[in-house]
Amino acid sequence: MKLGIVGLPNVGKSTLFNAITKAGAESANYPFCTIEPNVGIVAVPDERLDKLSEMYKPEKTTPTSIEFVDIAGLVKGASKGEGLGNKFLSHIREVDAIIHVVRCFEDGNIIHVDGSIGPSRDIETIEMELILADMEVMERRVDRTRKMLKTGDKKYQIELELYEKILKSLEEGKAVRSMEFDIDTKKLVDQLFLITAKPVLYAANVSEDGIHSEESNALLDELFEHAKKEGSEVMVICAKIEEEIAQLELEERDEFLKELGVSESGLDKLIKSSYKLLGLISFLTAGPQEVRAWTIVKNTKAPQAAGKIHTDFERGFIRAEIVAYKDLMECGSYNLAKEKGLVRSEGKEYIMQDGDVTLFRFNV
Ligand SMILES: Nc1nc2c(ncn2[C@@H]2O[C@H](COP(=O)(O)OP(=O)(O)O)[C@@H](O)[C@H]2O)c(=O)[nH]1
Ligand SMILES: [Mg+2]
Repeated sequence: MKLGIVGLPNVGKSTLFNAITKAGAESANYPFCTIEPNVGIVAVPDERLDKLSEMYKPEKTTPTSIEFVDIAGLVKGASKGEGLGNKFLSHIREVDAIIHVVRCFEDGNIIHVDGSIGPSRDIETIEMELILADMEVMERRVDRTRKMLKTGDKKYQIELELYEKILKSLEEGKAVRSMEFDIDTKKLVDQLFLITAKPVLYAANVSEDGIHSEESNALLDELFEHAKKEGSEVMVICAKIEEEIAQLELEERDEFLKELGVSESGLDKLIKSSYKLLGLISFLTAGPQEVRAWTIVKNTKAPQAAGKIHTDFERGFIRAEIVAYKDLMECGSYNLAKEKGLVRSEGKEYIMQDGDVTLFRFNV
């Protein structure tokens, strides 16, 4: 899974990105790397992995991961090639979802590109650039499809109608994610890689005294209202504090969080929200060699989940032996769970559930 961090300049994108990647680098046996200065991979925190590792004492524990990209260069006029415009746009086409950082902190020392702080206006500035970028793509599509239609193939008629509908909606200033499509049409739309079709999560970057300050509150109200109209989610975060938290050792971190009166860091919350936004769940595999979490989309069937591990697992899928994480923990061991009849044998049509501890049987 790949998430792109966007927002106007000086809203705290890089601060948040640095906090994310530093936090990743801190957690000992979790793999972490920065591929490029603006791309980082972080482990998805999952306490089930830690508990399973206590049970299995494996040689290694491998969490599932998320890739974050700090996408700079989005300003008014970006779609026309101003700033880092085009490079920015190619980066953002590749992500699965967008984290849109919105400035909700007051700080006279930090310049706002438009001279004042205005969450709704800021969102619209960014959204408009993204809409313009998608319009360009769709204009080219419409042109090309019109030409293809002259070959006489009927399928182009259906495509052309769809593309024109999307273009019209964009011209009205609407993001593609606000449009509704049936399942087959959705597949066509997915192939267009439109930026405004991607789900978005607003990250409200509040000041250090955060939601306790009245100024932030007014800005937050504005943001929440805007998001509600769109049907988007908001999470509140203080990038500055997250950066501080990320620099602490694990034990200090827990203490600091306790002092702040919260149970988890904003980053953990961010990762969980992203999971929810994308409709993702994890299944687990456990053995003496490795305990590991795997990311799948909700409603994935067992063979396709097996394919995440290896294509052979999917091709030669026979069945999956599954015990729910909760059942396994209550029993205390796999054998006890088996004795109690809690290890199920599931076939090709089984829909994977979050926390399924799974052993795939396959034959190739
Ligand atoms: N006071 C305050 N400053 C912040 C906060 N988040 C970021 N900043 C500062 O705002 C400036 C711009 O942040 P940066 O992350 O570089 O913004 P970007 O342009 O969106 O990547 C930096 O000086 C940050 O230290 C915050 O929550 N509170
Ligand atoms: Mg930056």
